[in-house]
Amino acid sequence: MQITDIEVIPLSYRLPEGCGLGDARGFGYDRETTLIRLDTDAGHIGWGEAFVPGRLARATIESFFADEIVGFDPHDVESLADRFTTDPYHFGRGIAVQSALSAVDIACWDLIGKDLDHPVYRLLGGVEREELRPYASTMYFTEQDRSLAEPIERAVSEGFTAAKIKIGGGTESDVKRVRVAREVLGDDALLMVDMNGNYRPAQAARTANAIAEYDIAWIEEPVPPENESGYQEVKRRVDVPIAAGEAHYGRFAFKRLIDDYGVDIVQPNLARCGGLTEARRIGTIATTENVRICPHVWNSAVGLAAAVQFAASTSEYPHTRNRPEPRLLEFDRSENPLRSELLEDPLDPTGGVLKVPQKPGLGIDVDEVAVERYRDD
Ligand code: SMN
Ligand code: MG
Repeated sequence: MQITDIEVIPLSYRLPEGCGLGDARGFGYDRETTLIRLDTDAGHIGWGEAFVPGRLARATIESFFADEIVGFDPHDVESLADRFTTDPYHFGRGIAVQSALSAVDIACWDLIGKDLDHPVYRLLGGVEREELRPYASTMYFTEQDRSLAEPIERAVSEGFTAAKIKIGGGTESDVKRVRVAREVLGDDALLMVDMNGNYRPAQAARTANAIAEYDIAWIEEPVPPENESGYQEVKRRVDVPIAAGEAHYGRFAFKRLIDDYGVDIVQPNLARCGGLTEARRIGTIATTENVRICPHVWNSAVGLAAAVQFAASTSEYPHTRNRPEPRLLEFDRSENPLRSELLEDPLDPTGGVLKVPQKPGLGIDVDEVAVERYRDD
């Protein structure tokens, strides 16, 4: 099978005026990402995603991939990373190249699955989990003054048994947000918090200790992603698991997250980390060091589908038959038609269980009419 064409498809959706949404570092209005579509001489179409704005993805793909990728056999996907991230030697490990590589890699795996009539998780080594446990990513900081309880109440009504909320706006605000979330969720649900790197180590530790009574499953990005010594200090002062990875790209950065930052959970975003091939390498490093893997997902339905296939296949080491930890997958609950409208059969997290699609490739059918509706180029 050979690739005959690559199409870069920027997508965007702007939230209504006054409905800005985000995290402790601020909020925004634009949901942006970039799909790529690969056509082949076998008649299969492969879909991938680069979780970056279209202008960046288009410039990177046209600079480093477009000329080479036509004629490439998707079954040679293992060579993609080295071929396209070491040749641009000085460009290869940042988000621009890694997200573009992610898109091409995911589309290649979609094509391999369609060519072999298998879902991707089977190609990655088989299923560890037929079902995943989605967690509601919610209680964002919003431009409108809205009820803190409402998004959590909605998640509970949809059947979620795990949720991640945004904090990072000061310890007093953090305690209030966490208390509301725990009261609405009840004692049995999993509750994670995300500081989005808005703190210095001492502030992060102060909040971690102030919310300890609410049984926090993990603290995400307590300090900025480049603050290695800050992660080390938070680890020394806090005994709640620390998670990070959404702002790290490629296996070498994740090895440092594990070896030097000391995180307990790594969160590769499949549309930024280098794709499924690189995520599998990251997974091997993580399980070798007995570190948990919970993919970050805040992108379109294509990147979500790739994360589901990856999460289903990832080793459960050190757990064998007794599996005390659910395989958690982030499911953004904010308004994003690039996630909710892009598939013929949208992935449905309600009921607290996410079934792994069994159709070939990513297991999805992209609704190309919807893609055109949000195309932005
Ligand atoms: C997040 C990531 C990307 C954009 C907004 C919010 C958040 C998450 O950190 O973990 O989903
Ligand atoms: Mg986060």
